[in-house]
Amino acid sequence: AAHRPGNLAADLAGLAERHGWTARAAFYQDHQVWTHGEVHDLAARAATVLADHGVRPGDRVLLALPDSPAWAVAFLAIARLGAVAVLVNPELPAADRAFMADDSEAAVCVTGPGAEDRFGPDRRLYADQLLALARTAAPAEPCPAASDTPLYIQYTSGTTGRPKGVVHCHGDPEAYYEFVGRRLLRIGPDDVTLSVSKLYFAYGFGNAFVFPLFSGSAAVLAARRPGPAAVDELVARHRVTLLYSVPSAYAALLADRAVGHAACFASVRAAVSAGERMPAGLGERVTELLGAPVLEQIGSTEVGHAFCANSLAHNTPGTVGRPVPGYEVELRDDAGRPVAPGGTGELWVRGPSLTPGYLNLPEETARALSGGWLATRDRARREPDGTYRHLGRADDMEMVGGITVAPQEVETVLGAHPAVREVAVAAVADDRGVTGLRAYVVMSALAEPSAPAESSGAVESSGAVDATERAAQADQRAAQAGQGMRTDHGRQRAEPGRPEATADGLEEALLSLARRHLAAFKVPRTVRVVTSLPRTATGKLRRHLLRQGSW
Ligand code: 3SK
Repeated sequence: AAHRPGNLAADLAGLAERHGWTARAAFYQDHQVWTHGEVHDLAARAATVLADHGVRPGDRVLLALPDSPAWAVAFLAIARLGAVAVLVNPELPAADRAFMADDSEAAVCVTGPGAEDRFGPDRRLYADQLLALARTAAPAEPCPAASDTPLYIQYTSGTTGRPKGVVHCHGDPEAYYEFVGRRLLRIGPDDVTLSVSKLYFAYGFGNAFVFPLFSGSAAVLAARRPGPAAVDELVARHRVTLLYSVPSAYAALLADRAVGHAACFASVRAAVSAGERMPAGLGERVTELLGAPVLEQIGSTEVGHAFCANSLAHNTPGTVGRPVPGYEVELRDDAGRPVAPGGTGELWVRGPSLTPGYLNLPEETARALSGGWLATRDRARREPDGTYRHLGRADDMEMVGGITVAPQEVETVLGAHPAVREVAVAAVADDRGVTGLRAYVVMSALAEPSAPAESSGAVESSGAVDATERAAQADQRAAQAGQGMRTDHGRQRAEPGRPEATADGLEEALLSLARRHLAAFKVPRTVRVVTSLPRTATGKLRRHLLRQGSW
């Protein structure tokens, strides 16, 4: 099924024509409706505009836009030319985007006003400008592309924190649509999708772009990740049938009921959860709220989409289901040998949409891909009924809100604060079982309170409040706290005898630092001041002890 002779953009346009979907809604945003016909027609014309800006087959084009119909048009235009779209979170700090632009050697950038100045006016197209020029341009001929011709690149965090560009080809989307979208989720033209995950992520790209275009159905797009109230409103307004989200967002949806939000989920026929482990019992409570099954799955950017999934026909809550048809899954030990039945091991997967490798990283590619198999770095156990239970990441990466974060990157930023002697970051579940980043900090001698903290990590400096929610207050308080801690050397010092004030001040100063230097999803939710970090005899951090939350 993965073998396709043609260019993806041209094939999708042909599919819409043949099935008579051209007048049907493809994307809803705000109060606009874009039909399949409009999207494909404008994309063919936008390809001419990109070609006029010098884009040639094989060139990489940075796509740094919020989710929108313009995003879809730009992606299809890039694909039509045989160029490669580099999918980038438009909210990343400029330095992170610059790294991706350099690493991918992007020739041109499609973006929003005020961004990507480094490209210069001749190599930068604003989305509005692209659409306006496209309306009067002639359609471009599609560039022939084989199923293994590169189509798009998505960045995923590496173990060292250096993002890795994962390459996918023209044949890949059809493969995961066929096996996940059509066979397991039975998506058809009457479906309406809402995906909390954005289009530049593998999960969101499949759910809200690939599946609707292959099935003649529609997706509701939101420029920013919708919170619980927005999910309620969008589901009710567009009569959403398929809701895709991550456990932390489902937990927030449930928590929101406590403040009495009106909900109308009657149209939802299934909800999908991926991106991180579903805390025990959460799936059942979401099923009750929505009146629809919650189907857990696991996938990876390298596979393109899910490789193990529950389906409408077979749903086992608490597991990530069975291997997706067309994909093979094995559990292997650290030496790469298959584990005995009932044992736990690392998930390895092989299938039709697997990446050919990471951009510019032959050694990383050779480490992850061997004999057509991908070592996913996820640990799991196979149950006697053939379903898989996800047990977490095999490596040091942390997973929060469906996004992989390299804790070392966060530690580097926090470690620059003069009051920090040691810092370690781990994903910790709160009382509701929802995972968020926590920074464990050992204060430097200068900043230590005169009354020493208790032995195992004494001062919890905040409740589990979402970092983004308290950002504004914290900025203000951090400024005040910072003033109270200044010494003659310009380093920050605790006020003797006031450990709580010290911990609070440090927490807020660190969160403020993190917000200035990191993308929002990498900012810790809580900071805990401890007297030491758990280490092995050789000094290696025992991060799994931090993840348990009791340190
Ligand atoms: O993160 C996942 O588990 C996932 C699931 C479905 C599709 C893509 C991804 C990355």
